[in-house]
Amino acid sequence: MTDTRTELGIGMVGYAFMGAAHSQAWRTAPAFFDLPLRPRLTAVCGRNEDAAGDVARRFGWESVETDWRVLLTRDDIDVIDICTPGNTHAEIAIAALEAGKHVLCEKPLANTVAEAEAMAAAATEAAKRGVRAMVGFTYRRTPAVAYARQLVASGRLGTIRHVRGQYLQDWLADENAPLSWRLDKSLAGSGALGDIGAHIIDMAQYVTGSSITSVSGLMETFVKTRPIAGDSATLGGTSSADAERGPVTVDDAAAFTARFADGAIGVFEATRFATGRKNALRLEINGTRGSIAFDFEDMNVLELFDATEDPAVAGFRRIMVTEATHPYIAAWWPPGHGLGYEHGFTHQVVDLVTDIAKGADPVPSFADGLAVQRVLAAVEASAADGTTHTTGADS
Ligand code: 4PW
Repeated sequence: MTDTRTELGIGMVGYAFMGAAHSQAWRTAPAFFDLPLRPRLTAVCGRNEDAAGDVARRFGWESVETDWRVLLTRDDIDVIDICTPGNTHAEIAIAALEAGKHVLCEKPLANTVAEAEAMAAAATEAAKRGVRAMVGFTYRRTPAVAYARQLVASGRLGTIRHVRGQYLQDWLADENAPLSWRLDKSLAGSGALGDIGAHIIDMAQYVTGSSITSVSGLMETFVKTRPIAGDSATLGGTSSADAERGPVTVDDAAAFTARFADGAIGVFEATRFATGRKNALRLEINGTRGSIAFDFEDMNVLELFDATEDPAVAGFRRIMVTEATHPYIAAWWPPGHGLGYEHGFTHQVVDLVTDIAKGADPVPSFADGLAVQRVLAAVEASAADGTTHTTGADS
């Protein structure tokens, strides 16, 4: 039977920071991109009905649910968008896929490899029924990052020797920043490693086109207890030094070295204690014919060093990745006007809706998310026993 739909009903679970980023993306994407199906903000779901209702009013969600299972029974919902902590991802995503709903799941895919394996298996089975799944590593949809992948894939850098990835934040440098779900292992799975380290792992594998095969790492929790009460609505927040304190059960920082399947070596760091660094997601790749360098805090620029140039004039040059020929840019503004953090989420919606409409499997897939999960688990294992651990990847 020909699919005559012109809309995609979206049911979003969760409504905080990621809920806001996803909401703006569902609303903005059809205004700037010619989408084959128009996303419809059908329902936002949250346990707190009042808070979810406020988000519904702010962003134009048509209805509010307080039980995500109800979304799976609604015929007016085609996509389940999971914007909740990692401990809920597997249950919701697998049930949604089995119910015939497409799934967009925030990163990291899960809190354990076992959960990620079950999700990837469910996505593979669902794809046979034309049901699609994507994991939300949005930074790969920053135009400069997508362009970096094009440069590497074209051979512009030659053979890759070094991959240097950092994700530096400082929202926990204050020992009195209060506890939040991101500091609770039972909810978040891990701390800086899984929350922001997952991004740099995915980005490194995406841009290089090569997988991490082994790691040696360490992790640290600098501040063992934090105030239980306090304003932690956003990252960090504030509280009193006199407030009752509870345990931090995740890492504050992680650092690891890595080997890639193509022979390159990597050095990675993820921390919430890099005082002065707010969202410094950085990637530098050194190849035999040149290098690229990216820093999300200067996200419209990609630095390129062309080693084939006359050494007398060679140097890292700043490319403004804002030309219509650069990924995603043609839909937005004239050269030099730039994009922001939220645009990666909009590009994510564009690519997901396009793939659903044409019956293609979106990337990053749940298999890509599982690959990241295996690197995370290998780093945790290495930090625990001090030895090198393989990831199971071989290409
Ligand atoms: O993935 C998110 C990042 O884009 C993280 O969950 C928090 O927000 C911390 O950094 C940013």
